[in-house]
Formats: sequence, structure tokens, C-alpha cells
Amino acid sequence: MKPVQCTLAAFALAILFGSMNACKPKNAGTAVTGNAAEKVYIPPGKYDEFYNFVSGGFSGQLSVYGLPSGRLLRVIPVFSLDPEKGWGFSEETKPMLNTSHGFVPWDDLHHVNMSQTNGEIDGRWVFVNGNNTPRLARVDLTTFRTAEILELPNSGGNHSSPFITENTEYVVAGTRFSVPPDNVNGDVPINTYKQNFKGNVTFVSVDKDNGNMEIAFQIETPGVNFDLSHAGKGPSHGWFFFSCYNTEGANTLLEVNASKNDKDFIMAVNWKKAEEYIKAGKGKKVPVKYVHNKFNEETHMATTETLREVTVLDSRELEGLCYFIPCPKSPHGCDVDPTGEYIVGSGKLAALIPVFSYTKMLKAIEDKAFEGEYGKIPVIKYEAALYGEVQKPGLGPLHTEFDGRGNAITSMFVSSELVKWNIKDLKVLDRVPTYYSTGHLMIPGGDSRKPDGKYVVAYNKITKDRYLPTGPELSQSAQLFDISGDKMQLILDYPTIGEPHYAQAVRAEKIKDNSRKIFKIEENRHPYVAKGEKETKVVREGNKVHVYMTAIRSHLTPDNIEGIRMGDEVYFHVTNLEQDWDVPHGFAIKGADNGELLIMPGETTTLKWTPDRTGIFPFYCTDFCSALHQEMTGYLRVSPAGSKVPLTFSTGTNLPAEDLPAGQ
Ligand code: RUQ
Ligand code: CUA
Repeated sequence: MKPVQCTLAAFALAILFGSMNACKPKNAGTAVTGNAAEKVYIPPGKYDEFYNFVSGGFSGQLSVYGLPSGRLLRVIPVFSLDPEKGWGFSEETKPMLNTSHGFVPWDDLHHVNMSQTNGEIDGRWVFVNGNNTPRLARVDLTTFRTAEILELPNSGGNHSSPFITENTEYVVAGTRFSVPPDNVNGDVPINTYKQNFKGNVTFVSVDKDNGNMEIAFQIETPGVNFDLSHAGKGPSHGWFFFSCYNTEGANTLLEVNASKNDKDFIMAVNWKKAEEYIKAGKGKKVPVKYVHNKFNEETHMATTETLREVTVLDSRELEGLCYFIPCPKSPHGCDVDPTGEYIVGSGKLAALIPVFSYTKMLKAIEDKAFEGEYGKIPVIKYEAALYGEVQKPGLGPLHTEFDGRGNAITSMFVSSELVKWNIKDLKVLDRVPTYYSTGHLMIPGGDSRKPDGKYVVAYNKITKDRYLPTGPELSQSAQLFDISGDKMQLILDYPTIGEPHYAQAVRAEKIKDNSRKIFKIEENRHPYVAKGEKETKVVREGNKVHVYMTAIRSHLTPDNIEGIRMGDEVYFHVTNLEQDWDVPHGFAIKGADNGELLIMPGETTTLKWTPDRTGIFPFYCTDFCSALHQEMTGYLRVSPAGSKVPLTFSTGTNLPAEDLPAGQ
């Protein structure tokens, strides 16, 4: 496709013909200029300045890049199976992917929000959302592993999530799809949307010490689609803002029927008020079913708990809880500036960006400057809450981040560009083309009270001609811009894993020294641990056989196992005895239909294996751990069901008869 200059007409055509990505900037081939290479070059052996946590979109994982180099450091499986780490393959991690619908090993991970203290990113946890089967996850930044996954009831898609308050009191989850609540009969005609479908936003509390999540309460709302959100901060701490579309209540052909209203809404929620209502017993206990999965670092095991009740507040009955602010044309991003005073709504189909004032909103509520109600919730007059509009910013504004110097940068999906504007006078200051169709953008700390306004990264949906072709699917990309001067300067362009949506970054110092190196073997409380080779054994319990195995450079104990029979279920519980940083061992056995294991120092991990034939089955370590890694192997013998071969196991002693000393 030839790049075309974007005009409003082209924009309209793009919408009409369903190709929202039809507009491409001119001179798409423009290369980086000047001293760009120098600005992103990290010499071998030196560290990056920032960790950048980037959503993997439909791949369900989270990836970690260094900035400014753009080097991929890690992929963290969350709502995904990962053969690199055995995530979702080991018996210990499988429960993490349980839901009330059963094992759901794949989801659509969009947004990343890091924990904050006093409005600053503190480097403790990253929260991410599962968009399809509604879930929230918390990743621990000492281990770079998913520590917890919480399912969300009364929701149908969890897009407006996970956004947090300035002291990580709450993580929120607004449902993308309104649906009949879980406790009513949902077997209703789809075209009764307006009567039967309800919206819902969930406030999940986070334990200050260990990060554990719990649903504090939900707020039932009229049936709109919640898109994105951000918490108030500073003076507006205590409020949450959610963008909503489909205020038309359409249930079919939304691209037309949910795009009719000139304005949709930003919903302002007074969550301090919600807390008061909860205290006063105004919440209704509602029967639901959802699961909560937690990984325990001492037992090295995940557990699933099924929960059956939530407390729901009714936004239509409880005064002062929710307000709607009209916002032009299907708002997407909903972003609050570092001072907490300005709320930016990005209407994807709007030709301007409205900026609302928190102070004016409060005044409007006090003066009852309402233009009416929507589903019994007061609608504040647009002008009464509006600070001003950014005129002609570009086409298809999606998301806004802040540089901490009084400026905002907004991503333009349709006109493929980043646009910098001043928050006070709402004047556009600079624009740069992106390649192409930018979704989210990210400034380190750019949604916090203290942005680190040195770089902005654009996360692009389409790369077309940017990289070597790779078949029908091309890579998505990230583009790094230096924003320390007046003009944004493109300095790096690199492909990403999966489809990046939101991302966050933080100075490396906030994380790197807390990085965990090993699990202490003496603290291992796995029920099948072997804390030394002396504790290794093979135990038969009916047709279940438990192998307590250890791994250390460069042998597995036991490495000869006989007496396994057809019909057995064999559990290899492998403990890595190493107590050194960066010395994992792996485990694989021929015919395992269940993948392999990767075991960190001091950890125990289990592979379940069911032999499907008799014979000899080699097993081995899959991680090249020493010069004698190729020797880190063993054999297992499978005999027919009912065989009399005794159960034996050993390492180093099962020698051929002719090698044995006389008399043995
Ligand atoms: S949404 S760009 Cu979830 Cu904007 Cu992705
Ligand atoms: Cu252990 Cu290779």
C-alpha cells in the first residue's frame, strides 16, 4: 500500500471501508538522523537505563526490554503457556491458568500498570489484564514471574484494566462488554441489551506487604462498554475515571450503531465515597463464582481457590458515587496528568482532544450543572467540566502520556504520528510520523506524578515495509524517540514480541538490586522435595509413582529407574540442588506429551508422564549447564502391566554383572 497523506476525507473513507489503518505518513522511509546511534548504544557489558515492561497482546505474555537499547531481556508468561520456562506445563504452574471455565491457557493481555507509592512507580509489581476471560494478574519483580491471577465475575472482557491508585490501594477492572450479571438468568434475547445488560467496574484491593489481590467491591453501572481508565492523583486522589463507548446500547454492528452519538462519556467514580457506602453496609452480597490462583514461593506451587460471593454497589441508587462527563466520539484513552488536575479523553473518531478539569468537575457537581441523566446517573454539562480542547491534533487520537514538563504526547492511530501539545494552552508544539498506526505510547513514569521525560516509545500495529518480510504476518514494532529537547527525535526502531498495547518503564535502579538470585534449599517446603541426593527415592502409591529426583552439575539422581509398568502415572519431582545464580537445570523424557521442565536453583518442579509403551526411555537435562551437560542423562525401564520387575532406582551403582567386584 502506498503511503497516503491523511485528510479528514481520507479518514472518513478509512472508517467507511473498515480500514482504520489506511492513512500512512508521507516519506515513510525517512531514516533516523544525526547522533541517533550514539543515543541508543549501550556498550557490551553495560546496563540499560530503564526496564520497559511491554504487553504481548494476543500472545498473553509480558516482555521486558532494556531502554534505550531496545534489547529484549525476558518474556514473562502470564496468560500463556511458555515452553521456555515450562509455564503451564509443570504440575506446579498449571493451577495458575485455571478459571471458573476450566483451564484457559491463553488470553489477550493489553495493559501494564506498575505499582506506585506516593504516585511514583516503586518497582515492586506489575499488574496486567486478561482481556478475554476476565482476569487480573500480578507479576513479582523480584522473580519476574507471575505470582497471582484473579478472575473477575460479572464481567465480559476486562479491557479497562489494570489501572492503579497512587499508593496501589486498588487495581481496577472495568468490563468491556456489558452482559447480564452472573447471578441472573442470562438466557435472554440479545436484542434485549438495553433492559438486561449491565456494566460493571471492579475495585481490587492490594495488600501493602505481599501484594495479594482481593475483590473489595464492584459497582454495577448502566450497560456501556468501558474502554480504559486512570486514577486521579494528588488533589484528585479518591476518584477514578473510565472512558465509555457504546452509550447507544447497540448489540449488533457496533462499528455503525455504537458510533452514532456525538458524545459518549467519561465516568467519574468517587471511590472514597464507595468505601463509605461499603462501610455503611450499602453493598449487596451477590452469589457468583470466580477463581483466585496464587503461586507460593516456599512450596513452589500454585493453588486455585474458588470464591462464591462479591459485594456490589448500585451506581444508580447511591448518590454521589458516579457521574458521567460527555466526551466526543467513542473515547478510548483516559489519562490524568501528573498534577491530577487534567483528564484527557481521546475520542478515536474525534477531530479534537477534550481536556477536562477536575476542579471544574467538582464545581459542576456542587452546582448541579447537569444536562440530564443516563441510566439514573447524572450527566455533567460538557462545558461545565471542560478545561479546553486541543484543536486539530491529528486523526484517531488513542492514548496520552505526560513528560513532566507540562506537555502531553498523544498517539494518533489513523494519521500515524505522535503529537506533542502543551497542557496549559492546549497548543500543538510538535508532531513526528510513526511507522505505522500507533496504538499506545509510553513515557517512563508517564502516567505517574513523576514522569521521567527523556524518552517516548510508540508501539505500532503495522510495520509493512520496515523489516525483512516474514510471511503473511509481519512483526509489530516499537519506536523510541528522544523527547529531551523541543523536537521529538526518532532514535531507534525495533520489532516486538506479540502485539504491544500499553507498556510501562522504570529506572533500572528501582528493580535491579532486588532481583532474586536463587531459592534457598533449606526454605523449600515442596511436599516432594529432595534436599540432597540422600533424600532421593521412588515411591509407588497404587498406579502413581513419585520420583523424588535431584539435579546438580552434572548428573540426575536417580538416573536408572526400573519397575515402572504400563498403566502407571509417573511424577518426576525434580529439585535443583544448585545454590548459585543462573544455574538452572532442565528435565525431559522421551514421549512426554506435556513438555519439559526448567528448574531454578533451590526449586522443585514436577513433570507428569504416562508411558504409552514398554521399553527403555531416556531422560536428560535440557539446559546446557556444564561441560558435561551431555552426560547429564538417565534411563527408565517400562514393563508390561502386572510385570514382576521390582521397583529400583540408583545413580552410579547399577553396573553390569561383569563389572561388579567378585562376590556381589
Ligand atoms: S488498547 S492500543 Cu487495549 Cu489502546 Cu491497545
Ligand atoms: Cu543440567 Cu545440563
